[in-house]
Amino acid sequence: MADTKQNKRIFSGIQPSGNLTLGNYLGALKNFPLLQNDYECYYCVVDLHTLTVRQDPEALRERSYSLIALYLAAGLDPEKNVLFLQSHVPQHAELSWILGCYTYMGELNRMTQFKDKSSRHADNINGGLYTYPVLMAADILLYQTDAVPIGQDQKQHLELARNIAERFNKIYGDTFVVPEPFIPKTGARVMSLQDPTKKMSKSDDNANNFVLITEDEASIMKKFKRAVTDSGSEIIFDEENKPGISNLINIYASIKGISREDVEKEFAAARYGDFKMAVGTAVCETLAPIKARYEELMKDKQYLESILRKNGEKARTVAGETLKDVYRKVGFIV
Ligand code: AQP
Repeated sequence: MADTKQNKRIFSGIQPSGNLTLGNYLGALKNFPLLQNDYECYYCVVDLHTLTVRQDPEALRERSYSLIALYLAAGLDPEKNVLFLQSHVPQHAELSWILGCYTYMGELNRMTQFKDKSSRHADNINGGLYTYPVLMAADILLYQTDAVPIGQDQKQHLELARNIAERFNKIYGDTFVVPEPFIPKTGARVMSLQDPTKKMSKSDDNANNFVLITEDEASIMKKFKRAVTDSGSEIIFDEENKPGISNLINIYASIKGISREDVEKEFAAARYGDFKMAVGTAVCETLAPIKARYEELMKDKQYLESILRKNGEKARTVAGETLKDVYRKVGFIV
């Protein structure tokens, strides 16, 4: 292995492909600060990944600042965590090329996100969309990552990263740490509020399907009031027959840090309407302080910029060591 690290490492990234949703928060962001005292954490704004879908350049730049501000607003300490932009570390793209040569078409063909996104963007099924999981593997493996906090939707991509790492290690000897997924018990798969059979996604065309972290309270409450529920009147977790109510139970459990059974008990005598309002209120209470801090941070782009520059340097050092080791092993002159 290339570098000698002191602590176990965490890597995770979020795309600045839209404003972050409650799904991104509960599945990923909420868990990031919980790890910062026990691990060496690398949290990346994965801007290269966003180009798989057409982006407006100015909006993309703004959303990258916005995502760093949200990382900080959610409680990440910039002194304890390496918060950086993927495009500031060229080793991501370089390792991605190498790993692509150790990834089979058959493996990429099986990726459900590719199938899903290519059906949603039928006019732009590009090579990047197809090789996205290879770049994600490079993101993770560059930092000799032990664990990756992610939502359920990214589990298949992480499995692939593990397979690529194991394949490479088998050929060249120990090079990469094989990373473990770190998936929360509740909140790992937040579903759309209007169609609870599909996941809540920041690039969804219908704004009623998602709640944003930075959305105002009245709008959040309105969306929960309108959230689709199911037939019957009982508040019980049953994803197959009650996807709407199950989604709301999942959200409430995750926000409050309690089990689904506890939610069922708390609302055993409640009506759907009251439960929806309770979930909306709990979401607003959690998101309000994050939104306030976020708005403060966005007024000081210079501060955000300084964090990105300083941390980009740190990330390049660690990534550079791994890439050099890889280059040497595959036979390049280093
Ligand atoms: N609905 C969700 N429930 C729980 N976790 C979720 N995540 C995304 N959606 C949900 C987790 O958020 C992290 C960042 O995701 P990403 O930006 O890398 O892209 P994504 O997984 O493709 O998320 P989106 O919101 O659906 O983005 P778009 O619409 O741009 O494709 C990941 O850890 C993910 O698991």
